[in-house]
This record gives sequence, C-alpha cells and structure tokens, in this order.
Amino acid sequence: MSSVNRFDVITIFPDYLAPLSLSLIGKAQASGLISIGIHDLRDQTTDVHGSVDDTPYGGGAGMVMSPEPWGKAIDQVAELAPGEIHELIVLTPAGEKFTQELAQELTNSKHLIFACGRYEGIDVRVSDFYSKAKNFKVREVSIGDYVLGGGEVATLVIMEAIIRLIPGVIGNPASLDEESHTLTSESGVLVEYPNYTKPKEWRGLNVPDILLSGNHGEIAKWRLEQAQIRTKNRPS
Ligand code: 6GU
Repeated sequence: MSSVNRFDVITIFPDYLAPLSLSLIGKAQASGLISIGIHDLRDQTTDVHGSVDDTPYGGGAGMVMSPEPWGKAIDQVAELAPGEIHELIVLTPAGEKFTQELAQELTNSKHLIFACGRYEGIDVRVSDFYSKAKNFKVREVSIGDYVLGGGEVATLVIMEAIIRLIPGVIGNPASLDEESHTLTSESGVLVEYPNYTKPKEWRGLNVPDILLSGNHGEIAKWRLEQAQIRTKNRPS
C-alpha cells in the first residue's frame, strides 16, 4: 500500500514550522518523496486585525478559535490533494495520545492536514463538520500529558515520527527494525539496548567484553536481556 505523501499545516505561526526544511524531512521534500504546505490561518480572516479567536459561549477564561477561518483554510488545503481521503489531525492536549503505533497507522493516509490550535482550542464544530458533513477522517491528538502553548511543536513531533517511516526516507531501513521503541506483540514497547562505539575505554569506563567477543548469538542474547532490564527499570 502506498504511503502518505502530502502534508498541510495550518497555523497562526508559520515560522514555527521552519525546521521542516532541515535534515531528514528537508531531504524527503527535496527528493520529491513528500510535499509539505504551511498555511497562515490569518490569510483567511476578513477584519483589519486578522482576528482568529473570540470569547467562549457559556463564559469562562481564555479565548476559543473561531470556526470560519478554519473552515476556509481547510477547504483550500483539501483542494491541494484532489480525490484523496483527507485526514484532519487537530492538535489538542485533550486528544488521544500519540504513539509509535499511531505514527505507523497515519502513514497509510494519503493526505494529512494538521490544524494547530492555540488558546483554549478550536470551536469543536470544525471537527464535527469535517467528520460528519465532509467525510474526512478526523482525529484529535495530544503528544503527552503536559500543556504546550499551541499545536505547532506537537505537529513537528508527529510529522517527524511519521515521515521517517515512509519507504525511501531513511537510508538504512534496517535501523527501523532495531530502534529504541521496538513494538512487541504483547506488552507495548521494549526500549533499546545500550549502545557503545570506539574507543574501548573512555574516562575509565569499558565497553562490555561480550560486545568485543564476535559471538553474535551471545551478543543478541545479552542485548535482549539489557533491553528487558531497561524497560522494567524505566520510570513511566
Ligand atoms: Cl497537541 N497541544 C497543546 N497545546 N499542548 C499539548 C499537546 C498539544 N500535546 C501535549 N500538550
């Protein structure tokens, strides 16, 4: 099955997404494997102040992002991938927790649209409209139990996790099988075994003899044990 190749991000801070032109993701764009559009929500506003938020119905603290600029922006970016099923990812600390498993699942959507909320979030009718009236897949996603100023950094995290899974993006795909969060069938994750490189001795600390033994069977066994110990001892 073919992987996601079009990403659009809607934000009031387009410059926050500048890192997408660097490193792995920059190269994936340059090589044509993926294309990424960054869109300024304020381009969709009509008043002189470029207002994107308003006070919450029902009262309470903070401001809520208005649905109309979001509707216009999402309609526009949907046209950038005509005929595809669009998956709208709404970034909010109230969303489902982002995991390696979700990263893997999202590689199967052809077109991902990231809606970066700020303030107290986006009027929920935006999610409702695109899931019910427009047949988009819509997900509210969080990257963890802490509060960020907005969804931009969460979008960077999620896009990086997805894009490195796309075939051709990483030079040595074997490294995808052997990395720090191996998903196991039973219990979720096994964290990676400890790594060493040259020199053999550094500041009085030695590389374990087993890794110098050349015995690949014993090395694999040792690494699995170490991974299990680390997984068990890791604070959750
Ligand atoms: Cl997606 N947004 C915000 N504002 N805070 C977060 C988050 C998202 N995920 C964790 N904290």
